[in-house]
Parts: sequence; structure tokens; C-alpha cells
Amino acid sequence: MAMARSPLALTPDQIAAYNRDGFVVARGMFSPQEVELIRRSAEEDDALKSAAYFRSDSTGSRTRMTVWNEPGDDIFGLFSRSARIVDSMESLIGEEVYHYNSKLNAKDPQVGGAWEWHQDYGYWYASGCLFPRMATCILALDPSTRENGCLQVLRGAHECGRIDHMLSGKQVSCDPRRMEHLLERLERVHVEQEPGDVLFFHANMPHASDANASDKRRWVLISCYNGRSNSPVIAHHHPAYTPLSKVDDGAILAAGVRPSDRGKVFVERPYNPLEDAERDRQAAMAAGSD
Ligand SMILES: O=C(O)CCC(=O)C(=O)O
Repeated sequence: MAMARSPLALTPDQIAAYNRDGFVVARGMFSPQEVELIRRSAEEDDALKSAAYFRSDSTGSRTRMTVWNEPGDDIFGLFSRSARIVDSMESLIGEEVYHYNSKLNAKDPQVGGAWEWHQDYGYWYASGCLFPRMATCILALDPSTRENGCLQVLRGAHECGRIDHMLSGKQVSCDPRRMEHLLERLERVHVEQEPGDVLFFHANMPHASDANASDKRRWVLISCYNGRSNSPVIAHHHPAYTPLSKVDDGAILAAGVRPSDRGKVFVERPYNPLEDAERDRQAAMAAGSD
């Protein structure tokens, strides 16, 4: 029997806010006990640490990232597969969703780097996802504040569609001339989050964050979803449609501290849509899958 919609999933008012603004924050969606289990699992997880790579900003400050595709049965997978998250994503995207990828972004004190304005769909378009029927959610594991580089969004900017992305400094980001106009017209929101708050945002929402010049760590767990009908037409480093097996909202508390699944496969390096998309396209053609 299909599971009933989670009572902890986004409410109709929150879904309306997301549709209007391109983002919404569900305050306290995960309890302090759940966040503590996820945070401890991340801290004690050697596999997660050794699979990390660094993403630099223009000043050389670096965010440590670990990225994976298969959600699995570890505590991070239980978060991505939790009924409250999956049901919320299905309400936002409007159809059955599957897990596209997840990551732990660790902005450590003094050294964690900035992110230039970019849209997730700016990357995923290049990977052959035909429609922006995709969304991202961010669970704060530490307080995420202006001082330690919380996420910034532009209210309503998801409606401007996909913006061209180009190399600016060390990162592939939204065309800066276009961003200049959007920044003049729309409200920039610094989305501060307490541990347990979940930020949901549309794949076409430009987002950025400042470096962490503070002495407070900012770790976040990020999961991204795609609509079943939007399976990418190019084979690349994130998966095509794969049914997602949802778990009950009690699964995290029942699991306790549970670091990465043994043998978990991680994405090995940062992805540059300007260079890698063409390589993926050619590899897919050579393999006869395009
Ligand atoms: O963690 C952040 O500040 C930004 C992360 C982000 O935009 C990304 O991973 O695509």
C-alpha cells in the first residue's frame, strides 16, 4: 500500500510561497535529535572525509565537498529518502521524483569559500535535463548565518528562466551582466538557518554565498531531485531515472549514528558544465546511448 503523505511535509502555504518566490524555508523540519545524529555521523565518517574535493573561490578560499548519487541506507540516504522530504519535493516538482545527487558542503571557519551566483539548472541543462523540473533542499547541520556564509537567493528570480553560465574567476556562474540587472530589481535574501531548518529552492533560482570569515563552522547537507519525466538525455556523472524508495519519517531516529554505507561510491571531482558536457555527449555517442 502506498504511504500516506507525510504530516511533516511542506504545507499548502509553504508550497504557494515556493511557487511565488522560488524558495521556501521549513523551520525545524528535522528535530534537534535528528540533526545531532546526522551531524555526528558526518563528523565520524572517514569515507566522507577522504572522498572530499575542494572548490575554490576567486580568493583561493575553499569549500570541502563530498558528492554522491545513490542515496543508500546510511543516515544521509535516510534524510534524502525521508517521507517528509520526498513528499515535499513531489509537491514542488509536481510528479514522482528521483534522487539526482546529494552532498555534504563543509565551510570550515576562516577558510570556507564563497560561491558565485549560479543556477543548479545552469549545470543540469548542460547534462541533458530538458526541463527545469528539478529542485534542491539544504538541511543546516550548524547555524548558517550571514557571518559564516549562509545561502543567498533572489526572491522571484526563478521566473527569469535559465541564465547563460560562463567561467568567471574560478567558478562557472551566471552571466554577470544579467545578474547585475536582476540584483537591481529583485530582493536579495540571506537565508539564515538554524540546525534542522530545510531550505527548498527551484532549479532556476540563482544562488550564491559568501566565504566563511568567521570562527564558526557551516556544514550543510544538500539533496537534489529530478522529475521522473525529466530523465537526462545524456549519460553523465549523475543518474537517469531510478525509482526512489521512500522511508518512514521515524527512520533517522531509529538508525542512530550511521555513517556512509560500506562501499559507497562518490563523485570523484568537481564538474565543469562548460567542458564536461561536451565530453559526456561524445562518450554517450560513442557508447551508442544518444
Ligand atoms: O553551500 C553553499 O553555500 C552553496 C552550495 C551550492 O550552491 C552548491 O553546492 O551548488
